[in-house]
Amino acid sequence: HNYSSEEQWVKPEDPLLLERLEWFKDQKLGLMMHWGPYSQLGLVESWALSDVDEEWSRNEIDWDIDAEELKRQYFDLNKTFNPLRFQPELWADLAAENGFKYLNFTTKHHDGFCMWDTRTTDYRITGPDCPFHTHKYADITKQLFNAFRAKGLGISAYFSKADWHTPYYWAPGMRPGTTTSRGPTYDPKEYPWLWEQFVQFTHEQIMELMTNYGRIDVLWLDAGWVNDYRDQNIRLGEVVDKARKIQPWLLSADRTVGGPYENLITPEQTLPERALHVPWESCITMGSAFSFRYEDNYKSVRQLIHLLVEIVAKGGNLALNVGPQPDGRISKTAISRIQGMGEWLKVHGEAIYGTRICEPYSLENIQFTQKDGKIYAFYLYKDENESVPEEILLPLHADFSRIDLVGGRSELECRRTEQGIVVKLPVTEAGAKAPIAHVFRI
Ligand code: FUL
Repeated sequence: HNYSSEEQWVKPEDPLLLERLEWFKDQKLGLMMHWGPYSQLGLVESWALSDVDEEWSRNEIDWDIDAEELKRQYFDLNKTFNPLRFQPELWADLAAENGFKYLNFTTKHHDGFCMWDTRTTDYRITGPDCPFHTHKYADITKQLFNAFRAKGLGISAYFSKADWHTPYYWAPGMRPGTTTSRGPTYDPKEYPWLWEQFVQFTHEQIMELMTNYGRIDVLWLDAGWVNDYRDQNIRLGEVVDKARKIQPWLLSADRTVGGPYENLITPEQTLPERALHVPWESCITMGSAFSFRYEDNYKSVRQLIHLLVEIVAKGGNLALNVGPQPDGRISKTAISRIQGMGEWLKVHGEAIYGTRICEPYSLENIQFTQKDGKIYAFYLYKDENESVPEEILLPLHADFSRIDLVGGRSELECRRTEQGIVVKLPVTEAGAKAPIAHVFRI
């Protein structure tokens, strides 16, 4: 996936938004969650619906049915989505206790299923067909937003502009899901009234979320391909302006669209090759997809922390994605990864949160961040069997008064050389495993 370039970013004029962008830059780590009826399938979010992408999105489906039937069955998944073990507070506790600073939750993915109590469609979590609609936590979006907010976390609302369920996406006479295109199946110029209904429907849904779901920090608009669909504009700017009348602090991430409504840039499953001086956030999965997969492989705590360090050194945030299970629990493996990150962050968080780019952000094998007159240098160990050197060269020529290990007990011995500052590590026990990183405070 591509993301907008630094050049496409437009600096907001509103001082409040500028302030909110600094807030955003301070957060560094968010928990992204893709959750919906598709979680039962254990594939790739709602992509099984897309004919164009079937090669990868349906390759594990061995249903002896044609594509039409598959889509019918897919759209029936709401009838069995019943996450009885959902406990919003447990999720919020887990995130808050382990160093996550905001939630980014999928209120609606491309399949059009709404995870909030919308008036616009019955295809929703509180709709009559969904067994969960009578549950006390039925309005999942509300439950999550409230629980995370109560823990002091920020709220980012993922919303897909593409909606493969609404009739406004389909040319008259076409049934939802019968297309080979990702965008609406008709030319808006041919059916302007239909397009207009789609635009109104989208605006109304977003306004519901911006009006009835408390304070939102980021409106995270996905499916940029719908934006300038065949020269018709979905006029998202209009909604954002309207939403800001209620929530003047609202940042918007109109992904890949560029311009004034893409306040932050959102690389996906990747990170920029160099430091970016505009606000940005990489969304990266802990497992292999954004939604839950049975028996998935997860990145290790070490890999996740290294990813975070590289992202932060380059000036970005990590929206680490975990796909909750269809029963409403987070998998044990994901929980243990989150807790492992939390353990590391409890000790080393000062070198991460609230920092800014320290150019050059990396020299040789060391990455840097800075905050309050201090430089933090990260020396990363690829695995626990890597040998820990007695001394480490920090290729820096800065003036400094002392150097400590973050989480260490006493000032480190160091000397200046032509190559930089050589610090002596405290003696470790023989046979000790290499840590995730040595982090120096300079
Ligand atoms: C993409 C979507 O198509 C993926 O399914 C996922 O939601 C990712 C975060 O954004 O554009």
